[in-house]
Amino acid sequence: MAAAIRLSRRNLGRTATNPSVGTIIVRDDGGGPMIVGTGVTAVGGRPHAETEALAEAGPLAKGATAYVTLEPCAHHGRTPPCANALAAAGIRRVVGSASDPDPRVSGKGYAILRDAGVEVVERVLAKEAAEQMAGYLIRSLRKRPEVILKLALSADGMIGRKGAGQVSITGDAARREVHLIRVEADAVLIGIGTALEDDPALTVRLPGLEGRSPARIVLDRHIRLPETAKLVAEVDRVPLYIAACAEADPQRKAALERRGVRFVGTETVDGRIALPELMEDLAALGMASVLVEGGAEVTRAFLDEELVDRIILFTGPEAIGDGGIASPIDAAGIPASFRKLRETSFGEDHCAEWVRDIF
Ligand code: AOF
Ligand code: ZN
Repeated sequence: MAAAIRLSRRNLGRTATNPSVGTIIVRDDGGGPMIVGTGVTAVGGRPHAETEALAEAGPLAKGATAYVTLEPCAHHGRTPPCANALAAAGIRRVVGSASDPDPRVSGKGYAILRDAGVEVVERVLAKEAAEQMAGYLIRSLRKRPEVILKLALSADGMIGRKGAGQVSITGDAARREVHLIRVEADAVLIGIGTALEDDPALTVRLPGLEGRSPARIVLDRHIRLPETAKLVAEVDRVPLYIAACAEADPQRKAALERRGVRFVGTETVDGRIALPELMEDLAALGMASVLVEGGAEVTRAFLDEELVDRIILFTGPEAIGDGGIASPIDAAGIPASFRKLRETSFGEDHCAEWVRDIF
């Protein structure tokens, strides 16, 4: 199951509203267990992982065990349900992991299998599988995307220097890791302050993964983003959404729209974009995970609204000192509802990650 969960990660961020599921089919003809089929939910969300793995296994699926990271589906989509397909292929035993909150599936997938005489084991490494498909689960259960907060802190707890534009805090290896995190997200979000100060592109620029940039979102209630921004330059290749308030200048809006920029989230509270409503809108657009990359004000707003599900802190070796912008959060200030998931190093930089349990 651990291998199936690792496999499932392959298409994270590419399966639209579907979770990226992993399936491994194993048989033992007396000489020890042998993998005869593997599958991941395909790009776009179909075919499902089980379909792919069964196709690879062919007749070898008969009498084998299938490890699936999510309860196999029970509904008729473009193809018959995976639960039926597994039974029809002669799978003898299904080991399942995360439960599916989708009412069309929940409990029904396992029931189909048991009725067909297939042995079923449920919830093996369920917590680990759920962590991997947190976006899908949170969107299904809470009607908003999973919110991942990523911050790079200097040794003295700063996230930048006032008026200095992009300040490099972490090294190359950490930067590449951030790009990998972007690959798995459906959208990256920043505030207009950061957009103006840093003029970032927020695209993925890792060799071979250039085509996997998530959508970009800027919280920009008065539409201050200039048409010359790097974010606008690549809008035809990678979508850009601006969250503005309804009263914002319609001419600026129209000009950006002509460039291909899309607008979302017009509800405001005390003059600010209402984040819970915006998150609902993003979920309705199909987004299951949003990576919040700054700055301080936006980070604080998401934390205050208790909308954060995962926190990733990178810490560089050098101090910023005078003129630094203090981070709204550091390792010592992680809310008690979070637990530490992992800690690692990228070159000279330290990285730690915390999650809040979904259930
Ligand atoms: C599986 N295996 O690999 C995935 C599943 O729109 P559809 O017909 O593709 O169905 C989407 C639902 O299928 C989704 O909400 C979830 O319940 C399930 N996803 N199921 O058996 C898979 N990705
Ligand atoms: Zn299915």
